[in-house]
Amino acid sequence: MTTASTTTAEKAFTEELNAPFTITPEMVDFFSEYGYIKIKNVLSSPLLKFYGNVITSEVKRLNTLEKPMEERTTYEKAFLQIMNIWRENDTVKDFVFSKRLAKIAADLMQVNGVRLYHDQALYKEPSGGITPWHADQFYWPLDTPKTITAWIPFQDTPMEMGPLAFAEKSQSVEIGRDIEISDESENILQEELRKRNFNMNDTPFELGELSYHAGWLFHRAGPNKSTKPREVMTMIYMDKDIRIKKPSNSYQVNDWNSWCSGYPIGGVPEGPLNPVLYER
Ligand SMILES: O=C(O)CCC(=O)C(=O)O
Repeated sequence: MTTASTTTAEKAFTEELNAPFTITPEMVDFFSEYGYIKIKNVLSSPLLKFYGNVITSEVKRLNTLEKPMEERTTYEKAFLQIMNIWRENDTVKDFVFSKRLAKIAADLMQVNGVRLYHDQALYKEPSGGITPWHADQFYWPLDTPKTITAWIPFQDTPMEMGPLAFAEKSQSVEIGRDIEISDESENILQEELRKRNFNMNDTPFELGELSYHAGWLFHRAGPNKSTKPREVMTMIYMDKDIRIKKPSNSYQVNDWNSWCSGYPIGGVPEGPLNPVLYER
């Protein structure tokens, strides 16, 4: 591609990233009841290829986890995890600041606007292990359940690559709310969710298909048995009016300092790391 045509293509991608996408009342109801939703054709293949390449380069540049797979913990085997790439690269910032993706988050949560909590690339390498059952909000010092993660694969993600899987309607159940992601969370939650007959949605993603899941929904992913990395970008959004609560575990203390800039307890996390990405 010449520079001129790259520029034209990039302009079209920026327009696509910021154009509205229709979320129907049925989709809102589904998200509210099931705690997640998978939506096809949210972003075009050329756009995903373009930003996927940029984000992959950043993951390679920023990654520090070089240990061989057999020496890693379960968590380290699950993925390379690189956070807040938007602060490193302006092209990635355009992607993370997508109004289309942020408005979907606001529509699904039925709030007036959303802030960024943080972004994170989750690259499950070939021979990478499972992502154990867990709920994200265990880690976040935030005072309401109005949080949501967009999970965006940069390739078709068949079962052998470890697509994200969801325990449907598990966002409010009073089990395992104090367990960190680990072999223990995998075993205990697997058993509890089975005993209580939660249905699991564990299905492939096609390119352009995204999921959004609630902060308290239990989810996991299988191992990557393929020969290619499972390349995924995620953005975590929170209600723009959410408040910081007193941290109730050491992870929340860490997150409070790292991702909410240590803003006051009881106040809105409105520091430079938490911009409003969409407001009605
Ligand atoms: O991508 C994965 O394997 C796990 C993703 C996840 O847990 C999340 O986005 O909250």
